Amino acid sequence: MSTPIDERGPQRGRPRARRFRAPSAYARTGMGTPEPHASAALAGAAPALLAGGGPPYGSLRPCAPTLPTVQTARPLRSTITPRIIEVRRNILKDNDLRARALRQRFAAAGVRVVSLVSSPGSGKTALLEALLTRLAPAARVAALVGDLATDHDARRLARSGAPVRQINTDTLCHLEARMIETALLDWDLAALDLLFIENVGNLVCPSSYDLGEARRWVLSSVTEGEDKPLKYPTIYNSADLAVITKCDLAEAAGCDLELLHANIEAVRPGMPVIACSASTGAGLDELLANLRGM
Ligand SMILES: Nc1nc2c(ncn2[C@@H]2O[C@H](COP(=O)(O)OP(=O)(O)OP(=O)(O)O)[C@@H](O)[C@H]2O)c(=O)[nH]1
Ligand SMILES: [Mg+2]
Repeated sequence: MSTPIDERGPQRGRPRARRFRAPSAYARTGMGTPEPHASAALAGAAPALLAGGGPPYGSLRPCAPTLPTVQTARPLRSTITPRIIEVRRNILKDNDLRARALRQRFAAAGVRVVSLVSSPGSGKTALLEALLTRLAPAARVAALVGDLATDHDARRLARSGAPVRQINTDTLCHLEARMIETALLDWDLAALDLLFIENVGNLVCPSSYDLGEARRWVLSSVTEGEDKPLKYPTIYNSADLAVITKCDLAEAAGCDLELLHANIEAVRPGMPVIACSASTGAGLDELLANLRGM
């Protein structure tokens, strides 16, 4: 199937939340001056699967930037708390700078980047499998996929024929911009039109980390309960599109789709929503049209 992607490039205008705001760390930047980047060719047209590849992320402290700060009257605590805040600020600032540089590289290379975030098992990989299978024969599309361990998802995605690389974060519950940098080191971005990034399954931490993507999709499956947007508003406010997945199971799961829509609207008024099923193919044309409209 030929699925052309138009060349208008990433757009930044998306509706803003009224009641909840994304952390400042996810404040996105506009396109800046392109910077040079590594341009070794992709390893042929065959799937470039690098199982467990990349740097040893295990030395990183898990989730340090998102540690909650506890206010207490005890003197020891009150001297420690400001340090935690300082570390968090520095890490997020470093990530923002790297993400900005990535966004400039993506823009210079003409590659549109879409990231997927959701809780574990919401159907990110299944949706990407379905989209890559439809796109890969004609479009120049690739994927990075993050998990703490295993290369299961990369193997699933590579069956589409698209270049895929697994990022193993070991103890870390989210992807960071420097991991994307490393994973792309030997990829020629100019050889791509579209790059998907599947984040680690987590509805909390990924909201704080800009990956340089042009679009972020937040997935919510019908089996998770309709209240997830209300419980995790930050992730919805860091995203551009809400995707309701596994719609073929809605009735069996007793999911009230109207209520789910209403809850998304409550945390993020005006947010576009697409309901789909990777199993039946419902909604996939709408998602492909959304990609073409980037
Ligand atoms: N019926 C049905 N099952 C689905 C659908 N999408 C995914 N699943 C199933 O849901 C389970 C989890 O799907 P994954 O695609 O692995 O979910 P994920 O979000 O990538 O999971 P993590 O990467 O572990 O966070 C698998 O058993 C899928 O087959 C769907 O549209 N319909
Ligand atoms: Mg997955």
